[in-house]
Amino acid sequence: MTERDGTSAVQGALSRRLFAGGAAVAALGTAGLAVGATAAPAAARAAGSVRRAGAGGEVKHLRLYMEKLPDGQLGYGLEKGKATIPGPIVELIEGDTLHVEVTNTLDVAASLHVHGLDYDTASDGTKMNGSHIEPGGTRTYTWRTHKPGRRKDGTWRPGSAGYWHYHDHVVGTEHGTGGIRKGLYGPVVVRREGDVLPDPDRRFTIVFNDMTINNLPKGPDFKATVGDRVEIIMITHGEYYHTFHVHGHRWADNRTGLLEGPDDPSRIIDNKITGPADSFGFQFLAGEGVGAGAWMYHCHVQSHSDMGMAGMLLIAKPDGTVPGHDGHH
Ligand SMILES: [Cu+2]
Repeated sequence: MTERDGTSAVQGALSRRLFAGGAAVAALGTAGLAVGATAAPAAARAAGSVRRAGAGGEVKHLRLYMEKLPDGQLGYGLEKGKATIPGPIVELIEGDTLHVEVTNTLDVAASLHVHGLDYDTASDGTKMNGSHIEPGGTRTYTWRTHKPGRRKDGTWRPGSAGYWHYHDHVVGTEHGTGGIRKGLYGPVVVRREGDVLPDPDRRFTIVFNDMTINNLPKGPDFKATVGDRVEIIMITHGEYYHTFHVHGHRWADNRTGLLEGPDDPSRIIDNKITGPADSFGFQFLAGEGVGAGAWMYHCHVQSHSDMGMAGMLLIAKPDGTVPGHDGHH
């Protein structure tokens, strides 16, 4: 099940370095904690070669800092002074355990709370059970994941795989309403062994938070090249319901966004309703069947898109140009 392309040795070495210490982890920048973190660009890979997730079962470590950004918003970052909104992507494989050492540099109590994974109350990240972090403090949260399997009673237990997310649960109110509003959130991807991996640096996180995208007044643009395997991780927060739409591309409405085969009954969609704390994700080949260009993504609640909830997937030709794009974005 662990099909790898020709770069597997490089990936293995990089993975070992990544998990050896904080400095190496930080080198990933906003990419976060990645599975199979490096490979040749899409154009250089042999046709049909797909990178896949390995076996899982590792114990991994990550350091996160909660910080105030220069504009007063709040973010999680892998290094001091490097917080981003959304926070870094955390990527695991079923069976992995992750210890996240979180430092709270804010002047108020804050926390890290995750959806979808297994954790004890000590790693819940709420004030109600004392698993928050006081100003200046550090706390290690432990997230576990498991593979699917049959329970002793014969029923089927799902695995942890899916597109999930983390957020503060303390700032502002006991539900973290103020922290989430100001940007304390980020994506978590748990893969199954053998899951298809996106191309490096082609994992894009899009968060509808109140009437913003990623706490920006207008949706950010994301860049790829025709044929790249792009992964979108879509999360919603705040007060409103939205619909997420992408132009020119579709996905399967299931765990991975990909069909398993010709008889997979998953619906194919290009628009999905999403409410607070929902998350989903999918992959597509950039420009497949439609070509390069400036392809919109946006909330399809009309007044929301009119108010700025729209951005671009800028899909370039191999020469780097984006047909029909004025370059003013
Ligand atoms: Cu909307």
